[in-house]
Amino acid sequence: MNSRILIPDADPRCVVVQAQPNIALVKYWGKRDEALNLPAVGSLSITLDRLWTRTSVRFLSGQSGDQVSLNGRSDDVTTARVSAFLDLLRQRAGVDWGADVDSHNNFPTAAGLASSASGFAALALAAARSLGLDLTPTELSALARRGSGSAARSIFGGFVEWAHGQRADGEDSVARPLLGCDEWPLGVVVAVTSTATKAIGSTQGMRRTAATSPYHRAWIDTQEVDLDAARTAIMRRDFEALAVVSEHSCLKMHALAMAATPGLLYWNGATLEAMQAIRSLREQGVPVFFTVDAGPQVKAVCLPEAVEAVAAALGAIAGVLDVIECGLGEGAHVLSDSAADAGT
Ligand code: 2P0
Repeated sequence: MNSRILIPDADPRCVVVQAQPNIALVKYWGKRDEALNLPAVGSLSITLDRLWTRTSVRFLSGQSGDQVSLNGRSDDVTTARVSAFLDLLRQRAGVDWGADVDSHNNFPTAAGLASSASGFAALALAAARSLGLDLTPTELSALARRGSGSAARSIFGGFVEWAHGQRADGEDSVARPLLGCDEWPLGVVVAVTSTATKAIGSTQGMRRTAATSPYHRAWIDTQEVDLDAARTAIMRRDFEALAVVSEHSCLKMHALAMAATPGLLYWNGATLEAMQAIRSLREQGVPVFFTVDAGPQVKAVCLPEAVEAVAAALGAIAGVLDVIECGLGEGAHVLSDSAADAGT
């Protein structure tokens, strides 16, 4: 990969980036290569607005080791994961500098709201910039994928597809934008049913599923049909067709995971109630469908005119703690760059 090295004379260069979580409509579940984070299947998502990760990165030439703070706290597990990711960038830039990383989410972390997607997308762009690495969005997508698979998609806004890819080195397993966030504005209402950190993370859940679920092969064999259907529905702005394939992909992913040993059950009672409520709204003619990831939150995707009714219906469910109304948003972007601000 050709990366222009633009390390500024004056370090430290501090870069602040914002990235937003994405919600998969055709799900990613399973890896074909765990070291490179290559997916067993392609996937398709929408990037949200309103929810964000903001991350500042500053490499210091005299510093050994990284200082990592997430939501104002430091812990060894997070620091080790971030440092391993930063090693990829240090290697590329040919430096051994340590970094100060400060990251904040304005939504619950590690609770099925895709904080690792926005987190590693923000970190990839901020770290690359602060080292003066001039990477294309496609290169950033491949890089973000190494931190967390779904982060490959949060580099882009709107409707995004992340390719399974064919190459062993994974360089073609990158995301690409299908439609911008303004080209088919949709609403997303998130019903938060728990803010607890999930007991079994996605990586571990995927590993267990691939090893023990009898449906793993069928999952892989049927993904391309779902991706085709979703892509076509998006290009035609066909909400009903997108609803059908998205709910199918969600339920198929959870059925696959539930059939692992021991079974993975990411839902609670309110999750199921919210899903039923969304189905019954659709039967009454409200343009809305559900999707649920590796956690108990329910995401209701709807046409913008339905947001208010959907939020009211979900908010009325006893186990729903909070309702967050979003639209579709942009990909990862720089909020400030001390080098640019200084005119270098
Ligand atoms: C998705 N999920 O497509 C699927 C659906 C959760 C359920 O991508 O192991 O945090 O870091 O690559 O990206 C969550 O998985 O997992 C996820 P890793 P990641 O959105």
